[in-house]
Amino acid sequence: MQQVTIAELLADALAAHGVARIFGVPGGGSSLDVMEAAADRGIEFVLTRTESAAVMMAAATADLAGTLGAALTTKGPGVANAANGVACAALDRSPVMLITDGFTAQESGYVTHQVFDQGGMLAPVVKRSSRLESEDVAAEIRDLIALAKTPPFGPVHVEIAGPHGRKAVAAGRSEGKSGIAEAGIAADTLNRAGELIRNASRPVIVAGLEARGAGVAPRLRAMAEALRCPVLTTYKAKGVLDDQHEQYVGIFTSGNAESECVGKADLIVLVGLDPVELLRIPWRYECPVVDIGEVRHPVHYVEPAAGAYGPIAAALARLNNGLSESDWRLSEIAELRRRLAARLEYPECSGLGPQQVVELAARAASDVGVSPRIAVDAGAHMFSAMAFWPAARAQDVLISNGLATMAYALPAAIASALHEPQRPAVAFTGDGGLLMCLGELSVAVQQAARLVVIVFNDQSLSLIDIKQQQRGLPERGVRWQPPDFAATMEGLGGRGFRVDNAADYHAAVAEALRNEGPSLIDARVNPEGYLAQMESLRG
Ligand SMILES: Cc1ncc(C[n+]2csc(CCOP(=O)(O)OP(=O)(O)O)c2C)c(N)n1
Repeated sequence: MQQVTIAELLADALAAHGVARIFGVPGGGSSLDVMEAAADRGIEFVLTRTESAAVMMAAATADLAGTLGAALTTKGPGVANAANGVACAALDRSPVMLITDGFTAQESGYVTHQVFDQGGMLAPVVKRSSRLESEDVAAEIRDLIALAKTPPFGPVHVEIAGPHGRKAVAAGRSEGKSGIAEAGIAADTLNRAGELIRNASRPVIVAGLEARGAGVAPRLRAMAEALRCPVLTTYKAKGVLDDQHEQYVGIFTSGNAESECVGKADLIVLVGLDPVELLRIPWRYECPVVDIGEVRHPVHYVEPAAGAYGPIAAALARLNNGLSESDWRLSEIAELRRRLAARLEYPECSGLGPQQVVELAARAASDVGVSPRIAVDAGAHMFSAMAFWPAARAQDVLISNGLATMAYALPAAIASALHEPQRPAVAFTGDGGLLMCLGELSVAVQQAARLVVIVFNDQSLSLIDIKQQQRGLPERGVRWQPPDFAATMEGLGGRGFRVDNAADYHAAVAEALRNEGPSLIDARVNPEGYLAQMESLRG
């Protein structure tokens, strides 16, 4: 039997699963073996500035490419620093393999420097952790990858201690069939779901993150058009139905804003909605729910009247037979959409408002004739970005919603620019979120990424600031002196713009979008309307 090293075996498996790049910060042990083996197989290594950002880049790449994402770190601090990225991949349902260095059993007998139980630390946020020490390492790698790619998708962890990566093992076939069974959909539940949908007079479709999967969007549109009913999407599913479609009403978070539309439903059809996507408030609707999803989520807001679990595209293909138009009128749907958008409007304010920042960026993109993908960070600016940026296709918008972590937008936008180099990526980020991952700007420069970072610079953690205000507390610990982000970007080798009015901002975005390399626009925004906007949205 042919012999290969474990690092080579792993690199073979990554290549077989379409991994084009590994993101990370290497250590001096097995990292170097994995990087060499990967390079030999045409897999690029992208050096990031933090491990957390590396895993987020791997997660965004996995989402966009529909493959496995890969990240690599050293042991100890590298693993600890990766943890937030791994939590992001877990709760945002991205199939990622984190490859870390580790300690051999012999070392563990006398070393304490940098040592902790790495698998144990990551255990709550990975689907499995392995040291690749079994008899059949090829099968182990194959099963780990299959597990990451089994819905709900998520991260797995491989720890390769010291020289273990150079150990010779039997070549095996790491891309073979895994022991994980594929689920089929039970015919009786599908029939029951179909019956409920056909009998509903006012169904409403709510699409969630699993609806971004291959082949789902066209079938979802076909169902919506056959029923002529309103469609809402979660944040992560934005674009699954074109925002310009006459039946698209807006974003569903289980909050207040969309309840005017959903409250009129006599049946709610969830398509690929993962409960991790919703606000932490009880389900407010009493009508029956049909849940069509890849898997049944054990913790959910609502007990469905019928649940069809298995490949969604196949389920929709079956359910789409024999549908007819519901009682909804298109004019009614248009009115609900208009009213929902009005609830999200940012109040009139002096200077540059966040809604303007988003709308003018979209206009500049259209003026320049480009169609950027956006990545959105956590914070008050997110409301306007998600409400007012037009998305036409699934994955036109990248957002961490399950974890809702700050410092996601910039790494995700870099991943987008590397995945699709000709398509500009726009990162909408708060200044707080950017300050958490500022070093990644230099990755964008090094990679010559076609990227525009738009900073909603309000010198504050506004989302926390408004919650502090809401509770009548004095301002404490949420504001800072404004740094000069444009100068920082210039210092790192990119282009920087600093603007505080609509005309300059629009011109800066247009120029940045024409730029082949990375730019940053430091937009001084007025945060005064955030509290009113959040109250109207969430209720
Ligand atoms: C890593 C991380 N830390 C803290 C939080 C809690 N949090 C959510 S939004 C927010 C404020 C974000 O501030 P900024 O990035 O400036 O955006 P803004 O709210 O001002 O638009 C905080 C602290 C989080 N979601 N993620």
